[in-house]
Amino acid sequence: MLTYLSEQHLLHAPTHEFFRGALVPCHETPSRLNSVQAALQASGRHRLLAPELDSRALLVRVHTPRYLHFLEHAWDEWLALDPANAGRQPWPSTWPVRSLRADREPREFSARLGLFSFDSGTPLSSGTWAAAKAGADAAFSAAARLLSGRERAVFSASRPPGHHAGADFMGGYCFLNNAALAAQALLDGGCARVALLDVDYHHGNGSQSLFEARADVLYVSLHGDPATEYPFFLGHADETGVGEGNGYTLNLPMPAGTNAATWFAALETACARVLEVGAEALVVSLGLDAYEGDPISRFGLSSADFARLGARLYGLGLPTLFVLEGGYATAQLGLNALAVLDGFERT
Ligand code: OKP
Ligand code: ZN
Repeated sequence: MLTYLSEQHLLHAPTHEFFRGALVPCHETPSRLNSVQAALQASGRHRLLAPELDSRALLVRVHTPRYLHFLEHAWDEWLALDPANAGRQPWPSTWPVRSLRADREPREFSARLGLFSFDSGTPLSSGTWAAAKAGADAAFSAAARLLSGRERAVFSASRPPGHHAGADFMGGYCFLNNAALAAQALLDGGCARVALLDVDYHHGNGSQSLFEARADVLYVSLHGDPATEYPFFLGHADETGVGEGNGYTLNLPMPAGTNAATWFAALETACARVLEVGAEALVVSLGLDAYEGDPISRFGLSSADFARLGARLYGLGLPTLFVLEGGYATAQLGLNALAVLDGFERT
Protein backbone atom coordinates (compact mmCIF):
# COMPACT_ATOMS: atom_id res chain seq x y z
CA MET A 1 0.00 0.00 0.00
CA LEU A 2 1.22 3.46 -0.81
CA THR A 3 2.36 4.93 2.52
CA TYR A 4 3.24 8.52 3.37
CA LEU A 5 5.79 8.91 6.13
CA SER A 6 7.86 11.97 6.96
CA GLU A 7 11.18 11.69 8.81
CA GLN A 8 10.25 15.03 10.40
CA HIS A 9 8.25 13.06 13.00
CA LEU A 10 11.58 12.52 14.79
CA LEU A 11 11.55 16.20 15.77
CA HIS A 12 8.66 15.63 18.19
CA ALA A 13 10.47 14.02 21.10
CA PRO A 14 9.35 15.21 24.52
CA THR A 15 10.77 13.05 27.30
CA HIS A 16 8.23 12.91 30.12
CA GLU A 17 4.51 12.92 30.85
CA PHE A 18 2.58 13.02 34.13
CA PHE A 19 1.24 9.81 35.58
CA ARG A 20 -0.30 9.77 39.07
CA GLY A 21 1.66 12.81 40.14
CA ALA A 22 5.03 11.63 38.86
CA LEU A 23 6.92 12.23 35.66
CA VAL A 24 7.23 9.03 33.65
CA PRO A 25 8.82 8.45 30.22
CA CYS A 26 6.55 9.36 27.30
CA HIS A 27 4.51 6.57 25.74
CA GLU A 28 4.21 8.40 22.43
CA THR A 29 7.79 8.19 21.13
CA PRO A 30 9.72 8.45 17.84
CA SER A 31 10.52 4.73 18.12
CA ARG A 32 6.82 3.99 17.56
CA LEU A 33 6.93 5.21 13.98
CA ASN A 34 10.40 3.76 13.48
CA SER A 35 8.80 0.40 14.31
CA VAL A 36 6.13 0.94 11.65
CA GLN A 37 8.67 2.13 9.08
CA ALA A 38 10.94 -0.88 9.68
CA ALA A 39 8.10 -3.40 9.41
CA LEU A 40 6.73 -1.93 6.18
CA GLN A 41 10.21 -1.73 4.63
CA ALA A 42 11.18 -5.25 5.69
CA SER A 43 7.99 -6.67 4.15
CA GLY A 44 8.94 -5.35 0.72
CA ARG A 45 5.22 -5.05 -0.01
CA HIS A 46 4.63 -1.37 0.71
CA ARG A 47 6.00 1.77 -0.92
CA LEU A 48 7.05 4.57 1.42
CA LEU A 49 6.99 8.14 0.19
CA ALA A 50 7.68 11.51 1.80
CA PRO A 51 4.64 13.81 1.73
CA GLU A 52 4.67 15.98 -1.38
CA LEU A 53 1.90 18.47 -0.53
CA ASP A 54 1.77 21.42 1.87
CA SER A 55 -1.31 21.23 4.11
CA ARG A 56 -1.12 24.89 5.21
CA ALA A 57 -4.36 25.97 3.47
CA LEU A 58 -6.16 22.85 4.68
CA LEU A 59 -5.22 23.40 8.34
CA VAL A 60 -7.57 26.40 8.65
CA ARG A 61 -10.49 24.30 7.36
CA VAL A 62 -10.25 22.27 10.59
CA HIS A 63 -8.36 24.33 13.18
CA THR A 64 -8.79 27.97 14.28
CA PRO A 65 -6.21 30.55 13.24
CA ARG A 66 -5.45 31.49 16.86
CA TYR A 67 -4.74 27.87 17.80
CA LEU A 68 -2.52 27.31 14.76
CA HIS A 69 -0.63 30.52 15.50
CA PHE A 70 -0.07 29.47 19.10
CA LEU A 71 1.12 25.99 18.16
CA GLU A 72 3.51 27.21 15.50
CA HIS A 73 5.19 29.72 17.83
CA ALA A 74 4.78 27.99 21.19
CA TRP A 75 8.36 26.74 21.51
CA ASP A 76 9.88 30.10 20.56
CA GLU A 77 7.71 31.80 23.15
CA TRP A 78 8.74 29.23 25.74
CA LEU A 79 12.41 29.93 25.01
CA ALA A 80 11.84 33.69 25.07
CA LEU A 81 10.70 33.37 28.70
CA ASP A 82 14.08 31.90 29.69
CA PRO A 83 16.84 30.38 27.54
CA ALA A 84 17.18 27.60 30.13
CA ASN A 85 13.70 26.45 29.06
CA ALA A 86 15.40 24.67 26.15
CA GLY A 87 15.90 21.73 28.48
CA ARG A 88 12.46 21.88 30.10
CA GLN A 89 8.96 20.95 29.00
CA PRO A 90 6.19 23.54 29.24
CA TRP A 91 2.98 22.59 31.06
CA PRO A 92 -0.38 24.32 31.11
CA SER A 93 -1.01 26.26 34.32
CA THR A 94 -4.75 27.05 34.17
CA TRP A 95 -7.68 25.72 32.14
CA PRO A 96 -10.78 27.74 31.23
CA VAL A 97 -13.31 25.18 32.47
CA ARG A 98 -16.97 25.98 33.29
CA SER A 99 -17.55 29.62 34.31
CA LEU A 100 -14.17 30.80 32.94
CA ARG A 101 -13.80 32.61 29.62
CA ALA A 102 -12.15 30.94 26.64
CA ASP A 103 -12.83 33.85 24.27
CA ARG A 104 -10.06 36.05 25.70
CA GLU A 105 -6.53 34.92 24.97
CA PRO A 106 -4.27 35.75 27.91
CA ARG A 107 -0.77 37.05 27.22
CA GLU A 108 0.87 34.76 29.76
CA PHE A 109 2.35 31.68 28.07
CA SER A 110 1.39 28.85 30.45
CA ALA A 111 -2.15 30.21 30.71
CA ARG A 112 -2.41 30.25 26.92
CA LEU A 113 -1.14 26.67 26.86
CA GLY A 114 -4.03 25.89 29.22
CA LEU A 115 -6.51 27.67 26.96
CA PHE A 116 -5.44 25.47 24.04
CA SER A 117 -5.24 22.16 25.99
CA PHE A 118 -7.79 19.89 27.64
CA ASP A 119 -5.32 17.80 29.62
CA SER A 120 -1.89 17.92 31.28
CA GLY A 121 -0.70 14.88 29.33
CA THR A 122 0.35 16.38 26.02
CA PRO A 123 3.98 17.46 26.25
CA LEU A 124 5.52 19.79 23.68
CA SER A 125 9.12 19.73 22.46
CA SER A 126 11.18 21.98 20.22
CA GLY A 127 10.13 20.20 17.03
CA THR A 128 6.47 19.54 17.84
CA TRP A 129 5.10 21.98 15.27
CA ALA A 130 7.42 20.73 12.51
CA ALA A 131 6.52 17.10 13.23
CA ALA A 132 2.78 17.73 13.53
CA LYS A 133 2.78 19.82 10.34
CA ALA A 134 4.66 17.07 8.47
CA GLY A 135 2.07 14.57 9.72
CA ALA A 136 -0.70 16.79 8.40
CA ASP A 137 1.17 17.05 5.09
CA ALA A 138 1.22 13.23 4.99
CA ALA A 139 -2.54 13.02 5.58
CA PHE A 140 -3.19 15.67 2.92
CA SER A 141 -0.89 13.95 0.41
CA ALA A 142 -2.66 10.64 1.10
CA ALA A 143 -6.07 12.24 0.52
CA ALA A 144 -4.91 13.73 -2.79
CA ARG A 145 -3.62 10.31 -3.89
CA LEU A 146 -6.91 8.70 -3.02
CA LEU A 147 -8.80 11.39 -4.93
CA SER A 148 -6.69 10.67 -8.00
CA GLY A 149 -8.64 7.43 -8.24
CA ARG A 150 -5.63 5.27 -8.97
CA GLU A 151 -5.31 3.79 -5.46
CA ARG A 152 -7.89 1.77 -3.58
CA ALA A 153 -6.19 2.65 -0.30
CA VAL A 154 -3.40 4.85 1.07
CA PHE A 155 -1.74 4.90 4.51
CA SER A 156 -0.71 8.10 6.28
CA ALA A 157 1.90 6.86 8.77
CA SER A 158 2.19 9.93 10.93
CA ARG A 159 2.95 10.90 14.49
CA PRO A 160 2.16 12.60 16.78
CA PRO A 161 -1.40 11.23 16.54
CA GLY A 162 -4.40 13.51 15.97
CA HIS A 163 -7.84 12.27 16.97
CA HIS A 164 -7.99 14.01 20.36
CA ALA A 165 -7.17 17.41 18.82
CA GLY A 166 -10.12 19.71 18.14
CA ALA A 167 -10.61 23.00 16.35
CA ASP A 168 -8.64 24.91 18.97
CA PHE A 169 -7.24 22.42 21.43
CA MET A 170 -4.53 19.83 21.83
CA GLY A 171 -4.69 16.82 24.17
CA GLY A 172 -3.99 13.11 24.42
CA TYR A 173 -0.60 13.43 22.67
CA CYS A 174 -2.41 15.08 19.70
CA PHE A 175 -1.91 18.53 18.11
CA LEU A 176 -3.29 18.53 14.56
CA ASN A 177 -6.18 16.22 13.72
CA ASN A 178 -4.72 14.30 10.78
CA ALA A 179 -7.79 12.13 10.20
CA ALA A 180 -10.15 15.13 10.27
CA LEU A 181 -7.86 16.96 7.86
CA ALA A 182 -7.92 13.95 5.53
CA ALA A 183 -11.72 13.74 5.72
CA GLN A 184 -12.05 17.46 4.99
CA ALA A 185 -9.65 17.17 2.04
CA LEU A 186 -11.74 14.31 0.61
CA LEU A 187 -14.90 16.44 0.93
CA ASP A 188 -13.16 19.42 -0.64
CA GLY A 189 -12.01 17.11 -3.46
CA GLY A 190 -15.57 16.14 -4.37
CA CYS A 191 -16.75 13.40 -2.00
CA ALA A 192 -20.28 14.17 -0.83
CA ARG A 193 -19.98 12.16 2.38
CA VAL A 194 -17.06 10.58 4.22
CA ALA A 195 -17.11 8.04 7.02
CA LEU A 196 -14.48 8.43 9.73
CA LEU A 197 -14.11 5.12 11.52
CA ASP A 198 -12.03 5.37 14.70
CA VAL A 199 -10.70 2.05 15.99
CA ASP A 200 -8.20 3.51 18.45
CA TYR A 201 -8.75 2.27 22.03
CA HIS A 202 -9.45 5.84 23.12
CA HIS A 203 -12.47 7.80 21.96
CA GLY A 204 -11.53 10.46 19.40
CA ASN A 205 -13.12 13.40 21.16
CA GLY A 206 -11.42 15.90 18.87
CA SER A 207 -12.81 14.25 15.75
CA GLN A 208 -16.29 13.96 17.23
CA SER A 209 -16.30 17.60 18.28
CA LEU A 210 -15.26 18.69 14.79
CA PHE A 211 -18.00 16.76 13.00
CA GLU A 212 -20.86 16.17 15.45
CA ALA A 213 -22.96 19.02 14.02
CA ARG A 214 -22.41 17.95 10.39
CA ALA A 215 -24.01 15.28 8.22
CA ASP A 216 -21.23 15.19 5.62
CA VAL A 217 -18.93 13.22 7.93
CA LEU A 218 -20.15 10.16 9.83
CA TYR A 219 -18.01 9.73 12.94
CA VAL A 220 -18.15 6.18 14.29
CA SER A 221 -15.91 4.94 17.07
CA LEU A 222 -15.11 1.70 18.91
CA HIS A 223 -13.42 2.49 22.20
CA GLY A 224 -12.98 1.90 25.90
CA ASP A 225 -15.93 3.11 27.96
CA PRO A 226 -15.21 6.72 28.98
CA ALA A 227 -16.62 5.96 32.43
CA THR A 228 -13.22 4.40 33.16
CA GLU A 229 -11.02 5.20 30.14
CA TYR A 230 -9.37 8.30 28.72
CA PRO A 231 -10.57 10.85 27.54
CA PHE A 232 -13.40 10.36 30.11
CA PHE A 233 -15.51 13.38 29.12
CA LEU A 234 -16.82 12.32 25.70
CA GLY A 235 -17.59 9.10 23.84
CA HIS A 236 -20.78 7.85 25.48
CA ALA A 237 -23.39 5.93 23.48
CA ASP A 238 -25.99 8.67 23.91
CA GLU A 239 -23.93 11.13 21.84
CA THR A 240 -25.53 10.66 18.43
CA GLY A 241 -24.89 14.00 16.73
CA VAL A 242 -26.12 17.57 17.02
CA GLY A 243 -28.61 19.47 14.84
CA GLU A 244 -27.99 18.71 11.17
CA GLY A 245 -25.49 16.09 12.30
CA ASN A 246 -28.13 14.19 14.25
CA GLY A 247 -27.57 10.49 13.53
CA TYR A 248 -24.06 11.02 12.13
CA THR A 249 -22.17 10.25 15.32
CA LEU A 250 -22.12 6.65 16.50
CA ASN A 251 -20.24 5.73 19.67
CA LEU A 252 -19.72 2.08 20.53
CA PRO A 253 -18.03 2.13 23.94
CA MET A 254 -17.01 -1.20 25.43
CA PRO A 255 -15.77 -2.05 28.92
CA ALA A 256 -12.08 -2.46 29.62
CA GLY A 257 -11.25 -6.14 29.17
CA THR A 258 -13.44 -6.56 26.07
CA ASN A 259 -12.35 -9.50 23.90
CA ALA A 260 -12.02 -9.81 20.13
CA ALA A 261 -15.43 -11.49 19.63
CA THR A 262 -17.28 -8.58 21.21
CA TRP A 263 -15.07 -6.03 19.46
CA PHE A 264 -15.69 -7.51 16.00
CA ALA A 265 -19.43 -7.61 16.69
CA ALA A 266 -19.26 -3.85 17.34
CA LEU A 267 -17.23 -3.46 14.16
CA GLU A 268 -20.14 -5.03 12.25
CA THR A 269 -22.49 -2.40 13.69
CA ALA A 270 -20.03 0.30 12.64
CA CYS A 271 -19.61 -1.11 9.12
CA ALA A 272 -23.37 -1.39 8.64
CA ARG A 273 -23.76 2.30 9.48
CA VAL A 274 -20.92 3.32 7.13
CA LEU A 275 -22.74 1.60 4.24
CA GLU A 276 -26.16 2.83 5.34
CA VAL A 277 -25.20 6.53 5.13
CA GLY A 278 -23.78 6.10 1.63
CA ALA A 279 -20.24 7.20 2.44
CA GLU A 280 -18.15 7.63 -0.70
CA ALA A 281 -14.83 7.25 1.10
CA LEU A 282 -13.58 5.84 4.37
CA VAL A 283 -11.02 7.40 6.68
CA VAL A 284 -9.78 5.03 9.38
CA SER A 285 -8.30 6.46 12.56
CA LEU A 286 -5.97 3.51 12.92
CA GLY A 287 -4.99 3.29 16.55
CA LEU A 288 -3.41 -0.06 17.30
CA ASP A 289 -3.81 0.18 21.06
CA ALA A 290 -6.76 -2.23 21.13
CA TYR A 291 -3.88 -4.75 21.03
CA GLU A 292 -3.78 -7.23 23.93
CA GLY A 293 -0.19 -6.23 24.73
CA ASP A 294 -0.74 -2.47 24.86
CA PRO A 295 0.72 -0.98 28.05
CA ILE A 296 -1.94 1.74 28.57
CA SER A 297 -5.07 0.10 27.11
CA ARG A 298 -7.28 -2.85 28.01
CA PHE A 299 -8.81 -4.60 24.99
CA GLY A 300 -7.84 -8.08 23.80
CA LEU A 301 -7.06 -7.94 20.07
CA SER A 302 -4.22 -10.13 18.78
CA SER A 303 -1.96 -9.41 15.81
CA ALA A 304 -4.06 -11.86 13.76
CA ASP A 305 -7.15 -9.84 14.69
CA PHE A 306 -5.57 -6.78 13.07
CA ALA A 307 -5.29 -8.72 9.80
CA ARG A 308 -8.97 -9.60 10.18
CA LEU A 309 -9.74 -5.90 10.69
CA GLY A 310 -7.93 -5.03 7.46
CA ALA A 311 -9.79 -7.73 5.53
CA ARG A 312 -13.16 -6.60 6.90
CA LEU A 313 -12.52 -3.00 5.90
CA TYR A 314 -11.52 -4.12 2.41
CA GLY A 315 -14.96 -5.73 2.23
CA LEU A 316 -16.65 -2.32 2.54
CA GLY A 317 -15.55 -1.64 -1.02
CA LEU A 318 -14.70 2.02 -0.39
CA PRO A 319 -11.66 4.14 -1.20
CA THR A 320 -9.86 3.98 2.14
CA LEU A 321 -7.39 6.24 3.86
CA PHE A 322 -5.67 4.83 6.94
CA VAL A 323 -4.28 7.36 9.40
CA LEU A 324 -2.06 6.16 12.24
CA GLU A 325 -3.23 7.13 15.73
CA GLY A 326 -2.16 5.42 18.99
CA GLY A 327 -0.55 2.07 19.82
CA TYR A 328 2.10 1.90 22.51
CA ALA A 329 3.40 -1.68 22.40
CA THR A 330 6.25 -0.28 20.35
CA ALA A 331 8.05 -3.54 19.54
CA GLN A 332 4.84 -5.02 18.03
CA LEU A 333 3.42 -1.80 16.58
CA GLY A 334 5.03 -2.20 13.18
CA LEU A 335 3.85 -5.79 12.76
CA ASN A 336 0.32 -4.86 13.84
CA ALA A 337 0.18 -1.99 11.33
CA LEU A 338 1.55 -4.35 8.67
CA ALA A 339 -1.14 -6.89 9.59
CA VAL A 340 -3.91 -4.36 8.90
CA LEU A 341 -2.47 -3.32 5.54
CA ASP A 342 -1.75 -6.88 4.44
CA GLY A 343 -5.17 -8.00 5.65
CA PHE A 344 -6.70 -5.25 3.53
CA GLU A 345 -4.66 -6.20 0.49
CA ARG A 346 -5.15 -9.93 1.16
CA THR A 347 -1.44 -10.70 0.87
C1 OKP B 1 -3.79 8.87 22.83
B1 OKP B 1 -4.33 8.02 21.69
C2 OKP B 1 -1.30 6.77 30.79
C3 OKP B 1 -1.89 8.15 30.52
C4 OKP B 1 -2.75 8.16 29.31
C5 OKP B 1 -3.61 9.74 27.65
C6 OKP B 1 -3.72 8.68 26.64
C7 OKP B 1 -3.76 9.29 25.28
C8 OKP B 1 -4.00 8.29 24.20
N1 OKP B 1 -0.34 6.82 31.82
N2 OKP B 1 -2.99 9.47 28.88
O1 OKP B 1 -5.74 7.93 21.64
O2 OKP B 1 -3.77 6.71 21.61
ZN1 ZN C 1 -5.38 5.58 21.82
